[in-house]
Amino acid sequence: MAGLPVDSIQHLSDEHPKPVDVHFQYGTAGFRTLGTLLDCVLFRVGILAGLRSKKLDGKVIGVMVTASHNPEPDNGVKLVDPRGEMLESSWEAHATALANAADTPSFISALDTFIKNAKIDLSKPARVVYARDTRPSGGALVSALEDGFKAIGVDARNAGVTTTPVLHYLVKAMNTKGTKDEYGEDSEGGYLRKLSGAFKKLVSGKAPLAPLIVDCANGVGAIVGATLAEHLGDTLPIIIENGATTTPGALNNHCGADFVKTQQKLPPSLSSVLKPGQRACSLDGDADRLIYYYLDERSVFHMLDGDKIAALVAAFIVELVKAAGLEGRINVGVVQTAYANGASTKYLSERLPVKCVPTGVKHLHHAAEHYDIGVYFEANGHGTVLFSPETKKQLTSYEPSTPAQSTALGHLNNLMDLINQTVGDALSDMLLVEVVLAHKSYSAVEWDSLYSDKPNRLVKVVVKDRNIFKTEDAERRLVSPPGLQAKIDELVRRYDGGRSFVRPSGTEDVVRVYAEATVKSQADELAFRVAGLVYDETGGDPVKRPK
Ligand code: G16
Repeated sequence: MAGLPVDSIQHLSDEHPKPVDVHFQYGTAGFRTLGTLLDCVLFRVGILAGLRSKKLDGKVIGVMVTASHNPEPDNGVKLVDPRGEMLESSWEAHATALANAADTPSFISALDTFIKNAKIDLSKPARVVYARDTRPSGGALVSALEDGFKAIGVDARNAGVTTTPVLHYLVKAMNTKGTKDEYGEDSEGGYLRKLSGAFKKLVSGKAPLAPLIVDCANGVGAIVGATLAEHLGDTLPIIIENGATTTPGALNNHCGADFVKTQQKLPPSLSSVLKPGQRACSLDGDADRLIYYYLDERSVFHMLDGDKIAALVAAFIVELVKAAGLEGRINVGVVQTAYANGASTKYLSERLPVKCVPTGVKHLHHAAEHYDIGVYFEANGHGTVLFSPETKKQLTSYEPSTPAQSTALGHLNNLMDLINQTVGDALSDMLLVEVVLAHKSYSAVEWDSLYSDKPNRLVKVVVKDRNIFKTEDAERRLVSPPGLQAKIDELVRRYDGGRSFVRPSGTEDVVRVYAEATVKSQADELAFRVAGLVYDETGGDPVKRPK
């Protein structure tokens, strides 16, 4: 075990024992489960982050302690790779294996094997930046993480309590500092100055924006959002709602992007605040999801989700590319998942190349990297826009031939600063939406009228073992349990415009069932009947969402 500080690891590892009978899994967004179970995982992730950095020659690795949209008692942790993207997927299995070693000796032995197999040079430096959201369990979990850093000798920077996208940004900013690819000042303040500066340029000369209500899910978005609001001043008056970050039990409770998207209704706390015609949006617990909505003149709720954001933004970027005289030289494409509303896929694919990939930001991000400009959004409000390195070069060196081309080019360059290209950021995406609405002079109603959503329903089923559910075709079809997909197909055929799929969640201990149909009552019925099939198969428990 040459080079491995066994004594230090042994001593500290004994203080962070693994609970018996718990299996941890690095899932859609890292490890995620009850906060009370995660102490040993955080310690081990601290060591793993150090090893990842050593493997990458001392590049800065990010660690974010959050469970995002999950209920407040949950927590989680995920690693961020040097360019600010999600951990390379081959390391997810290593993370899972190390987290599940039963005790200190088996953990040290697993570490030793891993270091040898992955050919990690322990003499290399290790640098990590870490942050957490506002969850009450966060402080203690961060201490366990810091013990992991201590055990292996990591030069670690604490970014404090901030949003997931800020942490992703910091990783990239720290790794590019002083290089020709410098991404920005490596601080939360530097990031917010970058966003607000680009926003001010993009809306300059446009009609003043009406105040925007922002539901912060009682999470960290309220803290960072308030600072952003100061930077924006009158350019975008922001009214923060659900900013109770220290009230026990408030996080994501009857508010936030996941509540709005899954319940398809207004957070109850906004019912006396939101006026017909006014725009509002919801973030999730770590501010990387964004859902817009409004009430029409009859006070009927209308949701503008990730699909609608993708449609709005992609069309705007295509127009700018054309106006800049770059049509045919810069191609724009869109990436979605199976949850994308059928109407949005139809609308977008009539205009642009559209690709469907499995759930999870990493899948969307990688697929979007294949376009010159890749717009990716999950229906649940996660997403961003990526400009390829060649496109960046083209946009910064291109010589426009008319004033109109020059204006459009300026907008595209400012968009590159406005958009967080490491990962989707609800606050940056919110500014992006506001820019497009200002440029198009769209109200929420006009934006909504781009296409009409097909009625849909998402339900969860609690099952004994969600791992028996295996999918193919970007999660649109089940391959296991055998025979279940044929039963789903048979059921779907009976519904006009029917579509349904089943997949295991990677962040909650449930199976998700999605259904669409031409009529709302039929979409609901199809979802519950498919959930019934899942239940019959596994002896699970369909969790109906309250109306
Ligand atoms: C995470 C992922 C998203 C995914 C969501 C739900 O979001 O980052 O890509 O859509 O979980 O995943 P699943 O259906 O597998 O539970 P968040 O906002 O919770 O970090």
